[in-house]
Amino acid sequence: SFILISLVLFSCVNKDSEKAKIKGETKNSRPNIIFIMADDHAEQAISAYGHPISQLAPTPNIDRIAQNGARFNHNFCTNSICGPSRAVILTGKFSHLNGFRMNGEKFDGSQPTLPKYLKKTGYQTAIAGKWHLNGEPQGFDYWNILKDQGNYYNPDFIQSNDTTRIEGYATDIITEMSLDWLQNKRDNEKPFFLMVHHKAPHRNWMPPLRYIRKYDSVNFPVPETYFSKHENQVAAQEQLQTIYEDMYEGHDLKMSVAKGSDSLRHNPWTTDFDRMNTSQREAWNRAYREKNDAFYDLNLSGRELAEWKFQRYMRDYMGTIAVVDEGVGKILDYLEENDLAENTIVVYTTDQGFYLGEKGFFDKRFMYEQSLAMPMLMQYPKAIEKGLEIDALTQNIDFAPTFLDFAEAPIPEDMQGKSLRPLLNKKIENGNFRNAIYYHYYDFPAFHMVKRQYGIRTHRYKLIHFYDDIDEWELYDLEKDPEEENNLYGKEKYTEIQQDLHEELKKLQDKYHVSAKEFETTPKEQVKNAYRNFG
Ligand code: SGN
Ligand code: CA
Repeated sequence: SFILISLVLFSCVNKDSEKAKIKGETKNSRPNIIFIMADDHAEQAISAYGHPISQLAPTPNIDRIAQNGARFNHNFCTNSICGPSRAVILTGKFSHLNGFRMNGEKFDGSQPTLPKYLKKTGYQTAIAGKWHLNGEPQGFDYWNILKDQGNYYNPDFIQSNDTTRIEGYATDIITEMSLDWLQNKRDNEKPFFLMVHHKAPHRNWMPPLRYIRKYDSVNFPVPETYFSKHENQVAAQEQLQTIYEDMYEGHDLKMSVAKGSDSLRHNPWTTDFDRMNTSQREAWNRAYREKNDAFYDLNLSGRELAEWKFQRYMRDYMGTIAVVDEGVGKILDYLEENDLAENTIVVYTTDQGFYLGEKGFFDKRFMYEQSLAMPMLMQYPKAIEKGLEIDALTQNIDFAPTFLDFAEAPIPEDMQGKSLRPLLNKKIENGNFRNAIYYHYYDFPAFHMVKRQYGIRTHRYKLIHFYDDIDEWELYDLEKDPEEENNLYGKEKYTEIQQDLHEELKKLQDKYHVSAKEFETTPKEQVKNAYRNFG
């Protein structure tokens, strides 16, 4: 009977490994990695995070990743702006070391990056969608990227120097391109690393025709701080990203010049609309004319007008996200239907957080919570338990070390982040991962005129220094004041905490090799001109 049992067991094991092969697992079974990143997708707009606003425009497919795996509750960027965040992800290094501190700079593509390291260890690498680092991607076996920021309708894509206009809606195109690579272009013998980088829900929030009215009857809750006066917050007082003051009424809010008209109010860049073909444009105009005419009938002004603008912004923004969510669903379905789900790490994240009317804002850049946060969900059924919550302080510098760790490749010593793998397989406690994170934003003077700033955030406190044309410190107790409306800097009761935070900040700057050069300021005349240009 022993022999019989052994035989049965043997044939079971054999069947299993047979099945594993059919399942499409790679030879050495190192995980595949699909990194899906949206552009400017606020945590407040991912229903898995539970914010009230997201419950009115849920993201059921993105939420599947949270159900299947882990939700990061305190994941942050190091520099809340597009190109810089992408450069950090690729290199595992802060902006001052990877050299890409602000949009508009050129990424030094010759430096070592995550895709290059993965390729070296036997992975197939691919990227579809937004790149925004100037220059061609390096280290990818396949790449097909949006030109510059990319357009929602009929966008241009660049592939080996060839620019092609592709008819359709950017988010759908990027999803299809990714699926096509998975299905038809990759080498089935190798583990793969695929980056799916959406343009949505980036400004100017143009929903697809099929969702152009999706949220028209939803009234999104206006944030408590929508009309904040930013007391004791000089940088917030001087920014140019307040919805009801700075959004372009044509380009952003799609408001017409008069009832019955299709002509837009302030619309400095016509390309976004001009790219539509005749039938797209007609359908678009029909829908917005009706909405705009209804607006004229309301005859709004003052606070009511400001709140109407918030609703228009939210309806369009959420409309673009509905398509991102569908795309995530298609990719997850593909993995499940092809028995790839078990052995594939799927990440959903965004290049930085975003304001949905908190403090009156749109856009990002500030070290305040909404734009500092980088929502992240990660599934890997083989190694990550379902419904896991990660409360550790994590950052985008950690992504590259994490993927290399899962790929069983060495983590280069000059990478500044830490692998998240021990957190994900519960080898270390959340509280012991990191005491504080470092942040540094440089893109001033520029769009929205958000001052240069750096600072640290611990589990409970945040210390920020705004510099360049000002010299202002802010301190927040996130437990007592999650909205960051009460600047405690210089308050006697906080002397000791403030002192500790200053010391911790100094330590982090030393640890991460932040040199004096990083605190340079802009000539006054240049700042003045910029306020004139962007105002
Ligand atoms: C564009 C946007 C800005 C945005 C920057 C950076 N204006 O310039 O609102 O802050 O991109 O965004 S737009 O009307 O032209 O879209 S980022 O995500 O690329 O960093
Ligand atoms: Ca962005």
